[in-house]
Amino acid sequence: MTSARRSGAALKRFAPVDIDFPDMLLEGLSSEPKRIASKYFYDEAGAKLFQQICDLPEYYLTRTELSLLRRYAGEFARLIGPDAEIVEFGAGSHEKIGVLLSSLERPRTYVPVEISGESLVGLVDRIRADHPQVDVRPLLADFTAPLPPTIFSPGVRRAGFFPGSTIGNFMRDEARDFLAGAARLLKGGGLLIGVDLVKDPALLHAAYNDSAGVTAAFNYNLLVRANREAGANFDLARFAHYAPYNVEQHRIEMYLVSRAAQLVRVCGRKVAFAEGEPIHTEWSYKYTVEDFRALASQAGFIPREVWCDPDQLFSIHWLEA
Ligand code: AVI
Repeated sequence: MTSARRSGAALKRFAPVDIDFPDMLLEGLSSEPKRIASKYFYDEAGAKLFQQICDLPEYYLTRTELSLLRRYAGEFARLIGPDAEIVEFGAGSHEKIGVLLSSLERPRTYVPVEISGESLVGLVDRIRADHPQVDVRPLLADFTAPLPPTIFSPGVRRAGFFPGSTIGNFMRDEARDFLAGAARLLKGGGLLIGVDLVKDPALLHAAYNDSAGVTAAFNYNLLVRANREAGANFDLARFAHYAPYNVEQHRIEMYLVSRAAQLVRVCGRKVAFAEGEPIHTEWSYKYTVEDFRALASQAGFIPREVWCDPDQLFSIHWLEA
């Protein structure tokens, strides 16, 4: 049995703990400028904080995308067709994939690809319970790396699902590379992808600087994690959450900024911070519809339908592979 076919309970045991986190942390904090990769946000506490972010009044992304998914489910079903295999990149919300699976005609297989065993187990259990007719084949893997072809059903029309504007957390060339790989995997089918749109900077600023401080806590959780898993002694009060919108680059930039000159212990070493020195933690790119279609074309897709909400906050694209 491959790891991809293991049951929920077994998946838990085989979940990769991020044994590379301390090394990556030290490497990132030794580089110039300092950085921590955004994939490290999602430990158990980080995943819970992200769920809270999705429910914030300022974070329009999740509710807007969900309402588009509900509203246009019939159109997605027509484009994807009957008896399809659905590949989800990342274990997203059971609500979003649930809407899609419920609308499809006899969906055959559902392959969620996710690097966190915990997230995958939760999603798989829920989807198996809600959609017993669908063959759920979880794949514990990094979806940005080439995927083992054996997990996929040969000769079946395949559609990818990549909601949440996670594509925005990739640099533009990384996004193109990911899309090019997806186009190869989904040849003969297509990709349904949620993409956040360029908009009033004030709305974007509010979405990443919420009044309840949940996004700040999500950012600080990287330091909490470093203290727990990398023997670090970050004092959270000596760092500030900073998430400006870069208008030229069309992206939210997230940082933890040192409030003072200080030395922090990380993995038995001393890391020096100057007053005001940032640690970069995330990019969140926003696209215009035209820009994203151009990127998808460069990656080998044929951009087809696009659905947006009336306020032009969010878009869902059907890209034919
Ligand atoms: C997962 N990703 C699409 C979120 C975003 O909006 O870029 C992550 C996030 N970072 C801060 N708030 C939410």
